[in-house]
Amino acid sequence: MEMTLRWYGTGHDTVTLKQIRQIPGVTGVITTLYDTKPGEVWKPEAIRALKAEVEAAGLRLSGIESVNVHEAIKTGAPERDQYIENYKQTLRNLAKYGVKVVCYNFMPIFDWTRSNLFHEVGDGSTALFYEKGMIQDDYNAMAEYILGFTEKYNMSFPGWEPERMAKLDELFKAYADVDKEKLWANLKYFLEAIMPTCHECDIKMAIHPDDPPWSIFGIPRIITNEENIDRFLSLYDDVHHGLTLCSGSLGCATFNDYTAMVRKYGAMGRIHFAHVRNIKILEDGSFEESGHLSDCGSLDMYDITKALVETGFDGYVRPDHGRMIWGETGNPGYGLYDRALGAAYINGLFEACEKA
Ligand code: DNO
Repeated sequence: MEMTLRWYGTGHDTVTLKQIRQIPGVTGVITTLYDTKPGEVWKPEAIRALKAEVEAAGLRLSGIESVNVHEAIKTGAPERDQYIENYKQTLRNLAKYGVKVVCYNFMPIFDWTRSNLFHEVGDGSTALFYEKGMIQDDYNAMAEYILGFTEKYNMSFPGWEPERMAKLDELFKAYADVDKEKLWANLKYFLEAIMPTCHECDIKMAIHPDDPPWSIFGIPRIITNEENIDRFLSLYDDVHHGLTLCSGSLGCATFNDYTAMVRKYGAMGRIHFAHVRNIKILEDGSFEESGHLSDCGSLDMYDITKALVETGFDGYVRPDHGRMIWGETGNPGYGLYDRALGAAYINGLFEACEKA
């Protein structure tokens, strides 16, 4: 496996490549071209420059998170074919620069969703928090609440950027007749179109599970549990069709046995990328993004690592979100300190499991 850190790119990240280079055991970054919009073709010069910048810092450009899928592909709108062609061209361009793994998701409208980015955990640090009761039906009330954060902290909440919020009614209208089965059909259509290119360019697509793994605001979510991931994998028979297994997403639902999923999909050779983080599930189904250690949350991080090692996992790993500790300010979930602690801890677990 290779331990990596997610990096948003110069101008978008408070963490520098130089700092990442100094975390023991972290040899690569997972990054993106933050300024490209879903549906655009990634320009070869921009990819080349990104790779050169990362390599000049002594790191590898390990993988891409994410090449986002345009909403027209998810809703099955007539213009989807053009966006799919663009997606294929982006994959070809990335392959030219040695990219082997691309993370993406198929969540309608919103990516990951939380109700508080600065939840105080009691030790002076803050963590991301999901309060189940808040994220129910009224997306406009949620948007207003999130805008409060945007104004207070002068930052946009990923997936809830003001431009997106301004178009929420329109986006919801586009999904009016997209139920779960339609979303499955649109996902299949997308995969059948891109997989020959992935095979040709040797790029492994790694879908990120829906976070949280249940439907929110009445819009469907399908990459949520074992039955659905089985169905997802059966849509196309190729090793390039695989998973980003994320303990922080699938693991926040008590209906998922996360370690069993790691064993199953690891044995199938379909986990190309692992997001590793603990999560503390509260009684009402709300959850807090705790520190990475097993003791801090509801998941057994040793069991998860052991399952990865025993099934011969050889993809990329990254510590997932971290808390904000030691007075650091930055993108919530994506500071340096707690993620560096996470990387060191996870590396320790891997070493112990590999030597056992
Ligand atoms: C959250 C991330 C997700 C992930 C996308 C992948 O922090 O794990 O935003 O990058 O869902 O497309």
